[in-house]
Amino acid sequence: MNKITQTIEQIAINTVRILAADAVQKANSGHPGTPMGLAPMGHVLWTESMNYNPQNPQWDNRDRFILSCGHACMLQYSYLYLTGYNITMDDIKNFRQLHSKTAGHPEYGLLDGIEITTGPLGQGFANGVGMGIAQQYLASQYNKPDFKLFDYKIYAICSDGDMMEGVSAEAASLAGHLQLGNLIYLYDDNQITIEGATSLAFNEDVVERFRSYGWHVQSVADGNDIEAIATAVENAKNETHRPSLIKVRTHIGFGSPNKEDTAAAHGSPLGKDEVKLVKENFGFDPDKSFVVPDDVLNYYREKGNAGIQKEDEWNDLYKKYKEKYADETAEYELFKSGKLPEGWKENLPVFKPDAKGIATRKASGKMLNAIAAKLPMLIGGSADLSPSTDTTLYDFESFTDENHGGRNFHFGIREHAMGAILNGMAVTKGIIPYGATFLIFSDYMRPPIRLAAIMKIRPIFIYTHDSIGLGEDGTTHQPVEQLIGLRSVPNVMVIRPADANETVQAWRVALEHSGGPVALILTRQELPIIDQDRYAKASGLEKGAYILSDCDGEPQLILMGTGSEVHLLLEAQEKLKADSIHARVVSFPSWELFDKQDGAYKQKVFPKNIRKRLAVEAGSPIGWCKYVTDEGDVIGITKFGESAPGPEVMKEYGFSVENVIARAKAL
Ligand SMILES: Cc1ncc(C[n+]2csc(CCOP(=O)(O)OP(=O)(O)O)c2C)c(N)n1
Repeated sequence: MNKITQTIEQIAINTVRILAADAVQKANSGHPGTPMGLAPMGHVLWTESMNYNPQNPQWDNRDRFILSCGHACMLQYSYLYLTGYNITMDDIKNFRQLHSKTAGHPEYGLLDGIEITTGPLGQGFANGVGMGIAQQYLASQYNKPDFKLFDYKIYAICSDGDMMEGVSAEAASLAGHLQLGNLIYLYDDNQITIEGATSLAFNEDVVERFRSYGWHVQSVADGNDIEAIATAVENAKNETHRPSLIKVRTHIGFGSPNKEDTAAAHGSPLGKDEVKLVKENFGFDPDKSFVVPDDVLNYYREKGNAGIQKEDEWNDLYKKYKEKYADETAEYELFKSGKLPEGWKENLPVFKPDAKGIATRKASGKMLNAIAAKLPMLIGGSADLSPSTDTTLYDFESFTDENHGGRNFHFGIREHAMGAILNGMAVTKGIIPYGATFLIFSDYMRPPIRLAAIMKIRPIFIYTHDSIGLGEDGTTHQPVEQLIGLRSVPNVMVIRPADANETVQAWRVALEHSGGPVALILTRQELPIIDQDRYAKASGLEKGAYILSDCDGEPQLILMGTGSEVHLLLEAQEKLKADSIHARVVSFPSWELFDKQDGAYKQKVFPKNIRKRLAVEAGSPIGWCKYVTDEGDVIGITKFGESAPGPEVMKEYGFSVENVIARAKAL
């Protein structure tokens, strides 16, 4: 191909292809072929379709871009560099190296312009649905007939792998149902995955599938036809009710004479000689690497700079909005900053001591409803379990296809997508999303939990029916290893409150938390409400572990526990006292919160010399050894549960006052 006869667009697109081949070759690792096939699509998005400003990547009304097939990240890195984001050619040359901004997959927070972390296929697809929901909710709250403050779109590029993963099916189904017309997804139909042709495992008609989900679907037969792609995106923009899918037939490794359309172009460098052939093919000097012709850079920078004016126009609009709608602006800016309105903590529910008590899931529902009016950005729902997880906001409507201002979400029985959607909502500044299911089904949402933790974003996961205490639903529904599983994920804060008042405090802490997701672990069964005058105040929960009830004089042993087991410890303490055994009771709702306390506080709660310690928790005992010392003991569960009335199962498994006393005495 003679470069002289190519248009600037073609040279620009080929520059991106060669950059991908060069960067992967230099790193000796990565995915060159997919960006080579996707370059025209990227070109259309970054030069024509999307509103963005490289000078202010956080512009509130920017279009969001998600590369759901994150392995193709050289595409995104190239366009961020070329259009003028804060990334240099040296960053591109450092692709996949230690501490570089250009990690192996686009990582949240490393580089301006990356909206979300992808990598596990399917996640970005579903995250976009959450971003689409958040945009619509913001619009419903703040747009006015004379001000379209938030009208941005969610663009995504997704691949065959994204389409195969179940989470995208869950999310697409919900997006179609909810009529999220702000989604514009481009499907990279290159028909190649790692093992070879997609026909090895994937023969479904994606177009028909998405039509049946209620999407607006178009096909572009030639992925190099930038006009056809641009027209399809324009049509998608004009379709404001249905989410849009544009299937684009591309060719992996386009321009590589020996690897195009083969799996060999997917996940390894093309090889030095082949990269030279690609360059020759496109009329570039085969002996030069990382070349961006000046006119290409100028061309893309100009396109990027056009965003400055777009943002300026929006800023003018915002200024006028602010003058006219001062209260709305103040509210939006407050939530956007991550703060909560003053006085939101006044009049939190207080529960009187009560031996029968209420389930912590119920207390959670009361707390949610008590604060909902003051926190309009707190929105969420459940995976078809609202009556069981107590997550309905009774004074508010549902988010439906016809009402994008509702606050109650019906995610359907789609836990995996719910998690990923919550992540997409959580990266939208101001929105505080929550989603609920049974603790056992947190297993169905592990990937988004992990990604929220990596991204240090704060969706709130509500997990009820938290132990064998749930009773008759039996073994399959009774969590055993889930608590330690969640605690083992870095940056996840797990809180298992002991009663209704601790539940209120757990919500308070969750709402004030940043830096990772929060998992609230709640019971199905009723728990006694602990007397805060007789024992310590529930606000001690914020320290993770606190002395709930001390003994006279130096304790001989420490009883510690979480959630539904704490009241057993208080009863055991009384009975031990009658036998002249001095036990301290520590309520220990959150390891993560406790681990953050200073040494003096830790020493106060767990003096080093008191080594007889008993931990009690209706879950796997793994991990408690850290707190009970080598002279302590743990009452936990090392097998699966059983179906029977909850109290019977609890007793059978050793969660009784008698057993706590026996094990304490043994110590
Ligand atoms: C959940 C998940 N499973 C497996 C992988 C490993 N993986 C990375 S790319 C890929 C093949 C993807 O093929 P496709 O989506 O068609 O991408 P393309 O070949 O077009 O680059 C796989 C299996 C992954 N990233 N995520």
